[in-house]
Amino acid sequence: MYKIVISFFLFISPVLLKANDGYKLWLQYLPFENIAVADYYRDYLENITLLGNSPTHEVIRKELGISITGFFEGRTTPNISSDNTNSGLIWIAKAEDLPESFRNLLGERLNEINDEGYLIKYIQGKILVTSNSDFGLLYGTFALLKNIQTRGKLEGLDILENPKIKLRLLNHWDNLNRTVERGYAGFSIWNWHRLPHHIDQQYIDYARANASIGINGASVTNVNANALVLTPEYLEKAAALADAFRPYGIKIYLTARFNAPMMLDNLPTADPLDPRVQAWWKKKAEEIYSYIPDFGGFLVKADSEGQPGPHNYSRTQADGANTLADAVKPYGGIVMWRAFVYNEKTPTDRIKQAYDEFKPLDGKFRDNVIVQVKNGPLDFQPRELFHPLFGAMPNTPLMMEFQVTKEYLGQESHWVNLASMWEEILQSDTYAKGKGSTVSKVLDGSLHQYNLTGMAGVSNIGTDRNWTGHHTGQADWYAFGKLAWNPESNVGEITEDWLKMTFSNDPDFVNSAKNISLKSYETLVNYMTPLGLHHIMARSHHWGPGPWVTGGGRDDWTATYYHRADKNAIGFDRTENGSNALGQYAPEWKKVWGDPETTPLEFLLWFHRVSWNQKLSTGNTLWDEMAMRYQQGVEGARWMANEWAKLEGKIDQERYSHISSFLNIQVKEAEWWRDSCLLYFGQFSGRPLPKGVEKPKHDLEYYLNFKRNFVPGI
Ligand code: BDP
Repeated sequence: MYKIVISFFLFISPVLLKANDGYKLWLQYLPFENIAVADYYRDYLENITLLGNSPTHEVIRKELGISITGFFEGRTTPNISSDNTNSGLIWIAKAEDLPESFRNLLGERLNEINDEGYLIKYIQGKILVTSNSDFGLLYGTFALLKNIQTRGKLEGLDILENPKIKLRLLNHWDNLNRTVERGYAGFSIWNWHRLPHHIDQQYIDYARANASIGINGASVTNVNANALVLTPEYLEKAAALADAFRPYGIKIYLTARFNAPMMLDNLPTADPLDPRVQAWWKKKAEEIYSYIPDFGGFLVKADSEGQPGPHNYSRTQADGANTLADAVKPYGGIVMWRAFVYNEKTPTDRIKQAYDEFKPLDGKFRDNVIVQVKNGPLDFQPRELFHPLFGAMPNTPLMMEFQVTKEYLGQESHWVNLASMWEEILQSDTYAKGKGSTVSKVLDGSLHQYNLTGMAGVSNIGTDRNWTGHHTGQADWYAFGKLAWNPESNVGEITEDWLKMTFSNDPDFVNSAKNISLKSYETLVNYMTPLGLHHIMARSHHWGPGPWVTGGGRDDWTATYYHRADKNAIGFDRTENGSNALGQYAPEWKKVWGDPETTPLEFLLWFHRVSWNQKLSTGNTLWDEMAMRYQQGVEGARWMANEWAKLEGKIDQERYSHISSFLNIQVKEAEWWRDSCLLYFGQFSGRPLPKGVEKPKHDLEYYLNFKRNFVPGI
């Protein structure tokens, strides 16, 4: 048997031979690359003791089985003992189940583990994985497996991890008919028609993947909500999902349509202060909890983009949120109330409206409400400043909403490492309590002592075999979970771990792919929206450039509203002389961003109108700088494709080719962005393209008339 293994390893790495469609995500449990590595882990993995009995323990046992089968390619039978006198080398048990001798060895450290946390400690030749809860134990097991997947040493392991954020949720914008709003990886994975009777294996694999990165909640329906999901027909189905997810520590949340009392039961009003409406929500909550005893609560989009809300009754967002919060309170439920509230009839700059509306309500929400705020004040643009509400609501818990699906960032076919963008936001200083008051500290509750903390990611998952369309979209899902667990996590490490677990531990591959990944974000910003440009995507589907988008029903959905280009200048004056959106930030920032000279070029046109021939800190005029950045973006995309091409043969051909093919799309679309934006803005600047910037392939007419039918995700 040994011989067979050796000869197999010596000839060719089996990983390269096998087709790989990416379904297994980062839980590939790739075979050990050589006999020495296999031998190193063998003794441990062949001697595991798992103590305790619960559905989550069953999940742990299964995961160990799957991973060991993968690591040894089925050549080792997983032998997991539940005997506490066993001489296992890996012990996995809650602290209360550990033999006393181990507990004594761990001593004080045990007290440092919180509810969902875990400790992995190498002690006297054994590895102990312990926790206070079943879910902590599951997270600890995944952490140990990650260590092995990334080929970490076992001796000396000493990892104590507690999640810094309590609510770590995916938000699915999935409709009951299985289309996905802003979804680019096929249809919704929730097959409502087959539920509750059929629990698809994909739901289980979804739960495994989420648990492996610490995600503990899923809001399964679109924020543009359909009230039907609150009817018995759908509650029964949602309950089946909740049952499937429970052992993995994942709670179900539903989106609540604000006027559901009217839609479902013909109430004459949905006024949150009307006693009939309040009674309706209470009864509805009671009903929901009868189906799903650990139902997480509601996610609500109100008074935004046509969704009904408290405005319809001249009530505040707090009035609305509190009515729903009171209904779920007796059962331990919460309400995530979105701050994405704006209206085309409100005359102020769109990016100011959420702050204007919510800031005065600070402290007016029930203690089981958390306000969910998008990372920036506009709408998931390639680059935005952090939302000014962060730091401005000391008495109301705020949670982050990131968009994992790339509505405005090339959708499924562009490789852009979203974690780089998220890190930029998380590390931004709000100055709410002086220097160092980062967004990350707002979110983890340490800045304002929030009782609830949370982070939500708008999911990029669909029925595509690889879940996310682009294989690298999996990295964004993975990184989201990691940053929700700990917003201070290092993005380079996250990227590296993901690459190793997903593709290969070959250092040449990992280093090059990591380099591509970490440069991808800036590259995309350059070829789409350099210098603080924003919202210049095509109308409605947001795929591709559309700086010419103007007119129509809503000014705040056009590009011209945001870039305001004319013969003299371009940009949105948001200083005191303009919309004064700047006024919503701390004085420290007002100083920096109030003056075009000190505003970083990344945000120049976000805050200022700048004349085309203005000299910038780079020594170039604004026009030349813009053109050069678009060119740099294109060159960056080409560089990514070339670097990737060098990796052929280092991973399986199937995924290599898929990514290659998408990189070709990315390069073409980067050129499309550059050419069309420069032709369009060039009409205003009236200046020639600077040296080094390639001539557009077509004329402006061509781009203006370029249309595609049935772009996905609307
Ligand atoms: C925008 C999307 C829209 C969403 C909305 C939201 O274009 O489809 O419904 O955000 O977050 O980005 O509610």
